[in-house]
Amino acid sequence: MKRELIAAAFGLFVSLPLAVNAETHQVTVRSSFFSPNDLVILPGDTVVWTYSAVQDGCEYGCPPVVLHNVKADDFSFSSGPPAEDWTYQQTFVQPGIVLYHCEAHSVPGRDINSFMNGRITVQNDVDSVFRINPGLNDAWFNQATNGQGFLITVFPDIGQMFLAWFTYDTERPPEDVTALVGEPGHRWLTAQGPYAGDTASLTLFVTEGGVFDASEPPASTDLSGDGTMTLEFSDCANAIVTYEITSLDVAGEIPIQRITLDNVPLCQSLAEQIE
Ligand SMILES: [Cu+2]
Repeated sequence: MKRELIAAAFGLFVSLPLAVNAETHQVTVRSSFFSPNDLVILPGDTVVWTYSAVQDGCEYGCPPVVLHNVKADDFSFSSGPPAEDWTYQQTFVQPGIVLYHCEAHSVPGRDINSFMNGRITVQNDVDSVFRINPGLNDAWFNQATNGQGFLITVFPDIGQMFLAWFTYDTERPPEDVTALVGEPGHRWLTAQGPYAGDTASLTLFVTEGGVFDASEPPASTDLSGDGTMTLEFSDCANAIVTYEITSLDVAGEIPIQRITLDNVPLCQSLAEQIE
């Protein structure tokens, strides 16, 4: 059922639909980072942080107990003083970006990928009628750029999407460049990141290595990424990809469709279950 229909069905209680299909997102507090550290949620969703010093550090014998907490960078919420076992939850209703940190190991405003800091993006789309779900897992493309495409995988338990973009360089390699397999100008890019509602916000990675059936040279990926990709789905068969590749200073927008429609019914039934 669509959100707006639920809101209509509730008549006068239109202030309540936020809770109708609110989701709960889990963040595990580790030493010394938040996992995941970058969530995208919808207004009304709740985030639960959990820390257990014993569970966190005892794989190789228990080290001295490490204390952590979670505190909003603007001090609007806090789990209390750093401690060794706790759960804290907070519901977010205002669209915007909420930054938080652990007081024992960081300070407000630091890079979430380098310090014990985290980010929650509360999207401004309560009226979204489509929810990303694993029924989208498939090969996608744009008919006008046939031969280039996207393989999409949704991981609902961790709220993440993974995407592989197989494409070609804009210039063909010189004639004397030979390839054992296929076309020497072939390129792979990958992207991964959180999703909420109809939108996934991914970090783009340029992966190197992965030579045909060989262990050398080893694959390498710069984990800080090389840009961003956003996928906005209008339904189970259509999406818009926008990308920005930082090192090349290029950006663009690609409307994509599924290559085959076999999984559309599955996607539709999953989207309805979430709503
Ligand atoms: Cu900490």
